[in-house]
Amino acid sequence: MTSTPALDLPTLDWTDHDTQAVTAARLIAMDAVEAAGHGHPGTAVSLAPVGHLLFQHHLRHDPADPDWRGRDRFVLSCGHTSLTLYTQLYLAGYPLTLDDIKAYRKLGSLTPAHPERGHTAGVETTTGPLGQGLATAVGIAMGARRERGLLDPDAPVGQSPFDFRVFVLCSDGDLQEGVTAEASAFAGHQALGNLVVVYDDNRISIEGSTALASTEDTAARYEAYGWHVQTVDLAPDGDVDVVALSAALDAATAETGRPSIVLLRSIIAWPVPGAQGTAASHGSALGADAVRLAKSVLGADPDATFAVPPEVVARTQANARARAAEARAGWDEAFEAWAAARPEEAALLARLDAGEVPGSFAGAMPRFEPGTTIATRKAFGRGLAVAAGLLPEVWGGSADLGESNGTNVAPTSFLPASSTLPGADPAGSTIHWGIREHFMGAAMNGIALSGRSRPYGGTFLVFSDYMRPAVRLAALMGLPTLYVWTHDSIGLGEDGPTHQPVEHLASLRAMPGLDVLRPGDANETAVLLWRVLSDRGRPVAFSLSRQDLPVLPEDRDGFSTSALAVRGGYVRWEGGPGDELRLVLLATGSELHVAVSAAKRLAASGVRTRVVSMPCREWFDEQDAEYRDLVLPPGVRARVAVEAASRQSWYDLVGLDGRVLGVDAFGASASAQELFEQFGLTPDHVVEAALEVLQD
Ligand SMILES: Cc1ncc(C[n+]2csc(CCOP(=O)(O)OP(=O)(O)O)c2C)c(N)n1
Ligand SMILES: [Mg+2]
Repeated sequence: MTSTPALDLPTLDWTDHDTQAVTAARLIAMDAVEAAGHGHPGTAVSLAPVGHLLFQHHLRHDPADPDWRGRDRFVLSCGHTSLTLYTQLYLAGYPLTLDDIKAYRKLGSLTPAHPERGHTAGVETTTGPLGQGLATAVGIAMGARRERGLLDPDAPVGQSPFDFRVFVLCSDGDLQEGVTAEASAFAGHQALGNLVVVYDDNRISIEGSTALASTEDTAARYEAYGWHVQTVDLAPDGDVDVVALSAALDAATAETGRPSIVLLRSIIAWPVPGAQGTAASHGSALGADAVRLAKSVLGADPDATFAVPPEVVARTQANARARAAEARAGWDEAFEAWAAARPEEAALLARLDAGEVPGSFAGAMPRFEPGTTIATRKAFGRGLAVAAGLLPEVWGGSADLGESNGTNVAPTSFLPASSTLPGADPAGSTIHWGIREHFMGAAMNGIALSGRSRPYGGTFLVFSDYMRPAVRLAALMGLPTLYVWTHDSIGLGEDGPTHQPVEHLASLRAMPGLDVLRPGDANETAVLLWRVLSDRGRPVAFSLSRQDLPVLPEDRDGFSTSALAVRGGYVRWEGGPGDELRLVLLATGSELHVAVSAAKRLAASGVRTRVVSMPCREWFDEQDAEYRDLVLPPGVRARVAVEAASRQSWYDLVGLDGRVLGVDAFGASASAQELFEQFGLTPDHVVEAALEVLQD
């Protein structure tokens, strides 16, 4: 194991004031859980010294400006111990009061059970699903390296105003979750020296001792990942050893060539009599008797609640303010010097801060020749290549399927300075994630959180399941992540049922805050991609065909223009005798062409028929009622929807009189054509269904 290097590191200046502040944090945490009647007291009590050490001695941050660009990021991966963070935010003087903490876990409070980004100032990322925080933090560290490489490439490591450190506090559960194995392997591979993880090695989880479920040598595991590993033992009294931890944090920060982890021994709920060292203290209120005893042990009045001495709070807030002022003075100067020396990069940053795209972007959208054929994944790749060339904030890669996903669009690869591979660049544009979809999803969130990036990540749609926990967090946080999910139906052919997504579209559409885009042809694909990138919005998922699809005519022969795709749903084709519309066919993606073929036959047989392309249900639902009724006239109840996926997405739009043609099984290993026939997704079958609906 790496021992602390012999560097000239500061020694911790720890006084009685620090001890009093730690005690205050412990009291607040215990009382908050008692007041709520539920919550997670154990770890918040035992880790109070760690929170204090970070927020009062190590982190560079400014409570008066929680989003200060130069701040270090702190990620509480074990989100259940949110009180570890809330108490420090309060004691440091963030806009969070003791009353807010008294409302812990209550409706509308700033102190929900688990920290929520965008809800409470000072919370860098939403955590709670174990493992996600650490994996997200790796993404934050990646984003930091990329953006400083774009904006300030020549500054020595640690000398740029865009350099910051990412501190993580994580627990046993975090390290048991597989996503952190992927994340940690990748962080080691990428030599992310700006990442410092403190692992609370308290050897307790909900069911009891971690010996029930783990025997691995965590230090050896992280050594093997290529990390800088240190251990910190308990202090003689059983508390966290803050002096040793502080030294370890300094050594970790000094190590800029690799990520660092500190295995910190602690005793959960120390020093609460009866509760310390127990699994019960993890997630249940300690109880009035235990809290009274604990208060006595800590030298506080056992009968007083939330009795935080005002002078203690005044001191911690003043200390945080003073540290912020000092950090900011140097940083502001460095930032101004940078802006003066690098006007081009400063203009780029100003554009990114404004959330704008350059004026040249709109005109650069690729157009595809009607009458030709091209898979939407390939059209997407062509568009992405153009977009990434114009917008350096758009970067990402694939979980080893770059060619298939169309995401290999940039000449440089995101790799550490030590890499000798062709195209290696510490600020490279293409991320080779390896076959690590879980981590890719989480790290994309981190990249989006770290600055102004618009990360993309590709895999087959069926494996979106491997990314889902992170996608859900992206949706919860409203992050501008871009999922490139190709091979989006049985249309992928012979790879068979393990690779053919069926329920995925419906389940993704069920997720609030996620826009699912399934374009029907190449031009629709480009229109949607341009719309997404022109707007700094929420997460979007592209569902793209493996198979070639015709490029439909634009603005002629009954076809409208694909520019209308920005409405989410629009009339793509209409034909047939008279002007009384009798039938509406709804379709997305590859089935748009099945619907168009069927519609033409129905029109020829005398039924005025409309094909509505609905590449994004969410965007269509956001249109006003007038527009929606224009596209789907309420009086036309003969409707058939066709999509090569679970039928669930369409019943509300086709109504009780309509029909949905979809896929109700797992597909099979066969050609796309055979499968479309087997599942009845053919023009013949659509015509048949339409005639039935018209008759009813
Ligand atoms: C993905 C996920 N699975 C399960 C849980 C429920 N859960 C919350 S904390 C926890 C384990 C607690 O052990 P540890 O991580 O060591 O935290 P400690 O009790 O030591 O603070 C579990 C299973 C969760 N939050 N996330
Ligand atoms: Mg634990």
